[in-house]
Amino acid sequence: MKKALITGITGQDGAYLAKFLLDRNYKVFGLAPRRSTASYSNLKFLNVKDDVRLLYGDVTDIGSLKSAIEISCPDEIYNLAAMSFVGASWDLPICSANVNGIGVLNILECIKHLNKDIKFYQAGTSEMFGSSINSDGFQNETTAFHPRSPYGVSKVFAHNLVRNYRESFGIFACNGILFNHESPLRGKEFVTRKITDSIARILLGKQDKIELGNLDTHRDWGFAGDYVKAMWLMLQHDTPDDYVVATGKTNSIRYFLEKSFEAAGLDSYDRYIIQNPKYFRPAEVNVLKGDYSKANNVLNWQPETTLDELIIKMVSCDIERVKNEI
Ligand code: F7E
Repeated sequence: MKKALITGITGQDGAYLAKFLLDRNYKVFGLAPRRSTASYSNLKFLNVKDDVRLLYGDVTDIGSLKSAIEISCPDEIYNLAAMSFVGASWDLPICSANVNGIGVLNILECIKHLNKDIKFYQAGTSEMFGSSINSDGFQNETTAFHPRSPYGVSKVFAHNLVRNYRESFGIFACNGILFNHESPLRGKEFVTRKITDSIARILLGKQDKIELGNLDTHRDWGFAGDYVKAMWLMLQHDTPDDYVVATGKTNSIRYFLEKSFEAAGLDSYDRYIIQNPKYFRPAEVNVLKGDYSKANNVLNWQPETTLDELIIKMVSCDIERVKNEI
């Protein structure tokens, strides 16, 4: 039986990946921070909370990492732990650098010293591209990085470390460059879930308006459940490499609003939206559109869920959730 250690197991991707690996008969361990108000809602939502073994620890605390690796003896480590909210990274730049950058270095050092045969997946991001785009309008593995936030900068550091440890020490380490991926488990600070949760509240008379920032940016949104498969495929391939994981389609926040309101059976979104400057960012990534042909050709991976299907899933899930609130 293969064993995997997932950092960030309590997050959206952590929960989907845990389920994916359990379905493939893995023994799954998760590194989880010890908080006074621990949230296992994502693991519970997917009915996997009791099937994974949680180990308390943090990627910024190398002692706890070392101990988690010694207890779990993993064949594969998936690093999904991150300070992942781009907007907050200007307020928490050092925390972002510590978790998203030094945290990765800590894991790589543990692998180097404890067991160089452990395969490693690093959750990279399209935020590393920032304002950089190819002449065909896509971003792929050859696109230069020009991050636009402390979050993006910290992830570029991690990306380069992974490559460097692969080249220097022969560690099987892969970077997934994942474009935005959403689901009913997405945190409500992210624009998609903020919209679908607010719509459910508007529909059920619990909220009147949605306060948002820039509505004209474009994102390449996929379904998180599809993307965890790509993470796993990277570690099953013969050689370690870096891959873009995306849908190849881009849409604006306005499009997401329009389709979400439509899914809830509400009329035009205009009268519900207030634009608040506090949600605008000091520097913005305007357009993201990923070319996933390498992942398709080498790993035989492709997205399976369309954005419109994802929106319907998120809206209906939030309506159910808000209905059941006490
Ligand atoms: O923003 C605009 C905002 O916070 C999307 C993370 O998973 O994907 C995610 O990063 C867009 C931006 O995601 C609001 O300005 C407008 O242009 O949902 P988001 P993100 O920043 O793209 C990448 C791939 C990651 O790696 C990250 O970890 O929506 N926007 N109004 C808003 N955004 C938010 N959050 N809230 C608003 O009210």
